Amino acid sequence: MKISILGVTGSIGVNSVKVARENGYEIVAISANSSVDKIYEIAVENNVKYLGLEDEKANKELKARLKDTKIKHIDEKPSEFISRNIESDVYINAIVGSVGLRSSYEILKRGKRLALANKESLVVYGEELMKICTETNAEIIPIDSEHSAIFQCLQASKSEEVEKIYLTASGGSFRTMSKNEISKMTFREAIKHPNWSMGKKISIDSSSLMNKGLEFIEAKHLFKLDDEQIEVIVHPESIIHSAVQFIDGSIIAQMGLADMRLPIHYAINYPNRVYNSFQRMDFFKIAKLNFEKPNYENFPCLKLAIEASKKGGLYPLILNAANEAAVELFLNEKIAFYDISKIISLELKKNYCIDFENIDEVISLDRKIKDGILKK
Ligand code: MN3
Repeated sequence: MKISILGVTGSIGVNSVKVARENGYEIVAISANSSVDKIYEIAVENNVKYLGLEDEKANKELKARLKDTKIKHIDEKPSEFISRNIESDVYINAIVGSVGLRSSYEILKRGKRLALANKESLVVYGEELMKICTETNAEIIPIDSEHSAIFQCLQASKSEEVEKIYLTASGGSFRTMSKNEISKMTFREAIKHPNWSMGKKISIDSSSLMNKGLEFIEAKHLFKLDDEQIEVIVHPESIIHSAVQFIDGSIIAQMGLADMRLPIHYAINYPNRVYNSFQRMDFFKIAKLNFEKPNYENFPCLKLAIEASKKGGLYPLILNAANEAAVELFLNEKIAFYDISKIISLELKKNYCIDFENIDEVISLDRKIKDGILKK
């Protein structure tokens, strides 16, 4: 089995390397944004054939570093290049943010298996990507743990037998705080996630519940559901990764320890279940599972996302672009926590008009919205 990994130096990327190794699979090509040392190390340790970095300056540095090796360097836009030209059985897209869309698009156009961690691809361009899958026989196997859970639960039924899905959320770092307390939180507190160890951007999204909002839209496209068929449940232990309720009232849930290697392992090996040596769950250590309704008052981002999903069209794209820009400002300590939802809310009220069919226009609108917010 040959695997290519985009965004290899991030949390999902590094876990994907571990899973490939555990399975004895070959890592053919890798890309990342700017971490020269990290990508070089992964390439050498795993006998990778092709690699490159998105950042031009870092990529030149990497090229010089590879001079005396047999590793082939990709000069320009490596993620796109790999997606379009390199032969693999599975492509893992673990790029952070909507910049990962082009790669998802190219992989699916070729009729390949996309193991998708880049939820923004589906948020921004979900309907079109699903259409491409039908046209080319490509498949998207989700790596997002909730979607992997739903995907696994759905193996037990036909799609018309699904009544609704329960999308579980840990509740993030601020779950038990008051609105006043949350308003004073900085990115340092926001990135301390109780259950999962993740990158900065997704940790902020987790604490604002925007992550669940994006996952709501991701699930809608991936499983071809109506908005009314998706319910978000806060489940602080992150043991049930999501559940499906069928038309006879029966519910099937997928459980496991909070370990991202599990959904990655499943996405690569699907439709087979393959042995791994990961730690097993102990029911008696967990003992208790709790469930709460989401607090839309304290976490307005979730509400904004569900509203954008219901409106459809360009709204999810605008929501996501505004969120990415606002989170960047928050990480740079330029704005306060609740300014994130304020910025998104303002952006959603603007009137953007483009032809939604065309991916180039979608990508340029996404860029334009982000630049508009970042330049202020
Ligand atoms: Mn998730």
